[in-house]
Amino acid sequence: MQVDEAPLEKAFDATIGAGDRIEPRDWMPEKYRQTLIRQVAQHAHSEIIGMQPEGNWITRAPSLRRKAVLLAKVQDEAGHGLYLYSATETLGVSRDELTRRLIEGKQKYSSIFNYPTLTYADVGSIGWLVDGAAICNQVPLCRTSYGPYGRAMIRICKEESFHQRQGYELLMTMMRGTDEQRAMVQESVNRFWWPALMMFGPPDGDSPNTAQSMEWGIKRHTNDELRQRFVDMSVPQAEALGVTFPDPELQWNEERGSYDFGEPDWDEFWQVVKGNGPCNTQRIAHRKAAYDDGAWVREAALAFAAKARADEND
Ligand code: FAQ
Repeated sequence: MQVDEAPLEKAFDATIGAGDRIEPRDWMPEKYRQTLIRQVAQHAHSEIIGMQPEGNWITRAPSLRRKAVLLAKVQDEAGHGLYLYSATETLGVSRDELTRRLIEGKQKYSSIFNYPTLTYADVGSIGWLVDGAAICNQVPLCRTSYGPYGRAMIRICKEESFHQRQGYELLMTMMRGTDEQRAMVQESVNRFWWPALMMFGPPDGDSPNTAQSMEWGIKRHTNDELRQRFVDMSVPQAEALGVTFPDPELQWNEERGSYDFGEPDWDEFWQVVKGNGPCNTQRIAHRKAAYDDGAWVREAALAFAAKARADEND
């Protein structure tokens, strides 16, 4: 039987227009559903792959306190990935399928996690700049139009704020240390600044998804608006810390009430997004190995569930 979708679409548009939320059982246009699957899955993959760069330092943390803090942070990221996979599952696609799409390179994850972590200062820079950029992007997503995504974002943002502070505190401690430690912080910030700006996505003129996603209330701000907000937020923090950003064009613009800044290297960005960044191959190989190693756990869980069902029917 052919369903007349016109009244359903009208109700959907009215819900979006009123700033209310779409819930899993509501009718939604197929393209809205696909856009959400793309964005929320990419976000979930980013959290899971994002465990690797910092995880690299867990066994080499400089003290027991730093090790405990880092372990807790990386575990939080696993949790964020799971909330987001659960939110994506409400759109009718399983976590197993999403993991397969990631491993086969059919879905993306954030470009930032394809850069290496070369020193312990990188743990601080990731907390300060990468979690900082993530918060800037994600706080507006707490008001996104799809209910399960917005609700997942609320808890994630609280934890990311804590992550950002721990990164800043780590760097502040190093800045109070030796000249060598201060140089280590500056060198790390130099490497992470531009990739952090790229996290917000391509410039608005080259962003094919922004206009429609904003119309649907999935995104609340454009990529460039959020990038500007992040720059304005970060410059005073860098001054308080005693580091500089590697951008000669960075300066306060009195008229705009914002900082002017240089153009990120967008060729580098697209190379990383296409899989040619410094660590893309390593990140996916590691994720695939973890997935393959876990096959026996999934099989055992399914066998256990089947047996429990059979016992119930006896
Ligand atoms: N990396 O048309 P747009 C974290 C792709 S935070 C890779 O502008 P859209 C926390 C984009 O998918 C990081 N690909 O796309 C943490 C599209 O390709 P497609 C995750 C990118 O969706 C901290 C194409 O370029 N956060 O994990 C990137 O409207 C520390 C055209 O772009 C989120 O995912 C990129 N940076 O806007 C964890 C936030 N940018 O799919 C561990 C939610 C763009 O059409 C440690 N996502 N692309 O083939 C969003 O807000 C949006 O998806 C954007 C992109 C803003 C990322």
